[in-house]
Amino acid sequence: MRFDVISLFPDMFSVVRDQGVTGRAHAQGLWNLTTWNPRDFTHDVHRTVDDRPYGGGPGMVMLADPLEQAVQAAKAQRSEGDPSVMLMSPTGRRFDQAMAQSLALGPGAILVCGRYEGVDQRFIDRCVTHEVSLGDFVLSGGEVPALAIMDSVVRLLPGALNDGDSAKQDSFNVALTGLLDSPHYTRPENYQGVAVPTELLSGHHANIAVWRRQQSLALTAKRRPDLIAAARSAGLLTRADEKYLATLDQC
Ligand code: 9D3
Repeated sequence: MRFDVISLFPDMFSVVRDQGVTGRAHAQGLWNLTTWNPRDFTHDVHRTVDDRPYGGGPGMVMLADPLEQAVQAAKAQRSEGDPSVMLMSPTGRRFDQAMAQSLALGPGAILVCGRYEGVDQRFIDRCVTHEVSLGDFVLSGGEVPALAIMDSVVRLLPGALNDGDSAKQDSFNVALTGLLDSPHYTRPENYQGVAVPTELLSGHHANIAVWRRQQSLALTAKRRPDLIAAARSAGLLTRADEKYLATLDQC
């Protein structure tokens, strides 16, 4: 898998290349990352990458040409025919786990990070295949979303996670069960006067599984009732689940 990232701040991407799960996967050769700075594709003495918006208004707009040149350079280094070119954009489609899973099955993508108020629409029309957002909050550019996307995809690559890396095959998280995870505890058994729930100390694996499932259901019902409805529609809730949910306060 290969990611090409177009960004005015290429140094921001050392973390995903060098640290943690994604860093180890990179060292193992499971994926590769090349950054492309639009400034290197300018031809004027000031290396201009932005200009004022036609029609007026606040902020600056990224020039189409340096972005298109950078995308062309990335494409020229890639073996497959037409890679996805994903623009990180506050007006894009919200990125989710299903998109991460589908990216993890493919050859990677070219991720374009905007800065300033936005990018010239003609670059989007000519070069971009997908526009993705991380959610409804304002960032200062697309770099953090690009890092998040690569993190979410690379950890799904076969061999990227070892046993120490939590949620091992997603069997206990929202991706598969459609529910929020249950709480976790580790040593000591009593921390500042607060004990570990007795169910987890029982050694009775069936009871532990029931307790965790009920904790997941209760937390999801409280924080993300939308996920309960979705899990129900997807047929992910058992009769025991429904019975337990009926015992919870509906407020
Ligand atoms: C406050 C500026 N906004 C005016 C209505 C527009 C705006 C332009 C550029 C808001 C944010 C940005 C920079 N953000 C991104 O490039 C971005 C982003 C985000 O801000 N939130 C969530 N996902 C993404 S993906 C790219």
